[in-house]
Amino acid sequence: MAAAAGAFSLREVLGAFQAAVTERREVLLGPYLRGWRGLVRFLNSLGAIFSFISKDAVAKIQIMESYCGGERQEEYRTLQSMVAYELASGLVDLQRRSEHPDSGCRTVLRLHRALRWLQLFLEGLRTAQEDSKTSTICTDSYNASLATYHPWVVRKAATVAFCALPSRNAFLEIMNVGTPEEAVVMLGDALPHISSVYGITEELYAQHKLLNLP
Ligand code: 1PW
Repeated sequence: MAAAAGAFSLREVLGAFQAAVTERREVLLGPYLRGWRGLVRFLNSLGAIFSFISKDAVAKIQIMESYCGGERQEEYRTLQSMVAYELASGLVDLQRRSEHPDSGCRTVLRLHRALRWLQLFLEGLRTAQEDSKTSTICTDSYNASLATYHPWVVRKAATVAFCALPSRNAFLEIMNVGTPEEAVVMLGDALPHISSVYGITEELYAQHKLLNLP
């Protein structure tokens, strides 16, 4: 069954990440942030317990949207132009957060690390047995990615929240893509696009030594 017109579907969210990559392998910030906005809606639909997770993502999306709609919006069209502009203009704190605590580069880096988690989690969900526990898939993917960057208290709160996740089949249905089987097929189609956004960003940040921005 297809999702009703106008209803939230994870398919569109993942489609935004597909639209974010250009032929020249640039990442367009508009679709990238649109994808994130959709993910946040999805997280919120999982219940209030996830709002502390989505709150930080929302704050970071807002910072980026203000750059993308601001005076220098041309510079913030792609990730590549943003990195070039901010570095050339000395707008990035490289050692410690001081004069430019909310640079686009450090803000996107946080979203980028979270995207890795999402990628591992959805891949885990896609390939897991039907009776697997979503909370275990989520905890494992978190521990293998984002958790490294979080202090103990955040890791603890996140792990507690994961216990509230619904079963694998219920989760696949919340995605609103159709039956669990159809959702698995959609994930198989969509995940390479998330990987591609992730890979291009990782390469760009590595090239400019930005992977550890404070
Ligand atoms: C079901 C899987 C969904 C994955 C969605 C990803 C949402 C990620 C948000 C995690 C936020 C956890 C709490 C916030 C921690 C911040 O301190 C941290 N932010 C992130 C995104 O890791 C670091 O940001 P900061 O403090 O350096 O500004």
